[in-house]
Amino acid sequence: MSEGSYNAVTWLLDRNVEEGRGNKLVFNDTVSRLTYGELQRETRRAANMLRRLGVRREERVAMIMLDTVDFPIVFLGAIRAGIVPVPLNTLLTADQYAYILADCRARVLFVSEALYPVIKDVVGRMPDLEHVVVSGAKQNGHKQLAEEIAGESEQFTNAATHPDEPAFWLYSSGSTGMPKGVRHLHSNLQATADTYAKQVLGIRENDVCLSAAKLFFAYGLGNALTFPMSVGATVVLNSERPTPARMFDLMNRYNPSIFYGVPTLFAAMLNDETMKSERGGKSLRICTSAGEALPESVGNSWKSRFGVDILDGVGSTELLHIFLSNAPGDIKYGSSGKPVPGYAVRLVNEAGQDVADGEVGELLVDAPSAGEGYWNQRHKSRRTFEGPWTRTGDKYIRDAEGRYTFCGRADDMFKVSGIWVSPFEVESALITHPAVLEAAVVPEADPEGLLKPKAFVVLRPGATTTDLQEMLKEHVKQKIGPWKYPRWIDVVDSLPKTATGKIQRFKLREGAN
Ligand code: 3SK
Repeated sequence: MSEGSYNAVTWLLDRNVEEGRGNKLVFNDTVSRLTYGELQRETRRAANMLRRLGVRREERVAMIMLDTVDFPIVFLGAIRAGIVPVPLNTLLTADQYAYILADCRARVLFVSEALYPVIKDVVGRMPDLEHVVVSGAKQNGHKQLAEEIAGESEQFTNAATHPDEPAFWLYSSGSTGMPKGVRHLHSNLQATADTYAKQVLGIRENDVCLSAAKLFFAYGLGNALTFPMSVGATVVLNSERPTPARMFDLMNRYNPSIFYGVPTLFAAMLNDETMKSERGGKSLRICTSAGEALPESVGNSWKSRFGVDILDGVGSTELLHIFLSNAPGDIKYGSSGKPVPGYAVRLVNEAGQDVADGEVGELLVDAPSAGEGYWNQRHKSRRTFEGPWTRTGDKYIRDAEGRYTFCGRADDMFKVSGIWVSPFEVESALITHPAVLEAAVVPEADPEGLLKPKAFVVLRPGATTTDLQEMLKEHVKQKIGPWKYPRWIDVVDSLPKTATGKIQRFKLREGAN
C-alpha cells in the first residue's frame, strides 16, 4: 500500500500476523477452524481469484452466506482487493434478492450451498451478474469456492485504498419500503472497534466471542469479526439458527467470554425449560444486547441466573454499530445508557431544536462510523445524513444523569387524548405481567375515530387465560396510567419482526386498521 492509503484488511488482519498472532485461532465454525495466518493466506487467494474473475476495484460482489469460515475469507478477500462486498440477509425471498442484486449491480454472487435453492431461478436474469460461486458442494454447473481459491497465489499487495473509500455495503431493512444500500468506508470498521469495542466492552486478546446476530447484520459483523479481530481474539461462528438450545450448546462446548444477543433470545433462553438444569454460560464475563430495547425484567433475571450483566445498547446499520450503551459498572436496566465515547448525540423536537432533559426528542448522532449515504437514493440520503448528524428516527428521553431511554420509533408514537403514547412503554408494562411473553402495541381508531392503544400479546406456555383481557388492562393501568391501557388485546402465536428482531409494528397497524 502507498503512503497515506488505508486498507481495512491491513489493520484488521495483516497487523495481527505481523504482531506474532499468525498461529492463533481466529475463527471456529464448529466444522472448520482458521488461524490468523491461515486467514491471511486464504484472503490473499480470494483477492487473486476475484481479480482473475475480472472484478475491478470499487465493483460490488454480493454474498448470501451462512456464518462459516468462508464468510470472512470472501468478505476480507474482496476488501483487500479494493472490491466492495455486499453481505445480504440470508432470510430474504427470491424477489428481494433480485431487487438487491440489480440495485447493487453485483458482478459475482457468493452463495452458501444450503441457500442456493432460493436464488437458483434469479441468477439467470441478473444482467450484471457474471459468476455464481458456491460455498460448499457445486450447484448447477456454477463455480465452487474451494476449487476457485485452491490454485491461487498466497501473495497479494493490498489495494491502496483511501480511508474514505467505500469498503463494503450493508442493506438497511428499515421499517418500511425496499432495503437501501448503505455505503461503509474503509475507516469505519476501526472506528467502531476503537470506540464501543475497546472503550465500552473492553474487548481483549484472550476473549472468545459468540454472537447470536449473524455476520451480515451490522451488529453481528462488529460482534464476531471487527471487534475480536481488532485485538487478536477468537470467534465461535454459528451457522445455524440461534435457538436457546443451540446457544447453550455452543456455550458449553466453546466457553465464550462474550455473548452478544438480542432481547427476544435472552428472554427465550431464560424461559427454556429443557435447559434449566444446564450450567451453560459459566465462562461468560459480559453480554451485550441490541436490536430493540432490553426489558428491565430480562436484564435482572439474566444477571441473577448467570451472574453477568447484559450491556444494552442501540446501534444502526447506517452507523455500523452501537452508539448509545450501558457500560460495565454503570448499568440501569430499562435504559439504553449513555453515548459511546467518540459519538455525540442530540435530542431534537420537530422544529430541529434541542429539547431539555425529561422531554422526548428524536435522536441524532454524530458518528465516526457513519456510512456516507444510501446508494442511488439521494432524497433518503439527504433526509438521514444531515452534515455530521445522522437521524435515527428513534424517540428518546434523557434524564438528569445523562441516560437515554427509548420511547419508540418516531413513526410508532401516537397521541391518545392529546398525550403522546409510546408503544414501547405499554409493551414494557404488559410484559411485566406473568402471563405475557411478548407484546406489541399499535394505535387503533375507536368508534369515534379517536386513536387508542391496541395490543398483540404472545402468552407464556401454560399461562392462565381466565379474565385475561380485564386482568391485563388493569395491570397496565396500574403500571403506567389509566389512559395508556390497551382497549383491545389480541392473543397471537408470534409477532412480526425484522431479521434483527425489531417488532414490525407497521405490519400490525396495517392489519389493525
Ligand atoms: O439494532 C441495533 O441496535 C444495531 C446495533 C448494532 C449494529 C446495528 C444495529 C441495527
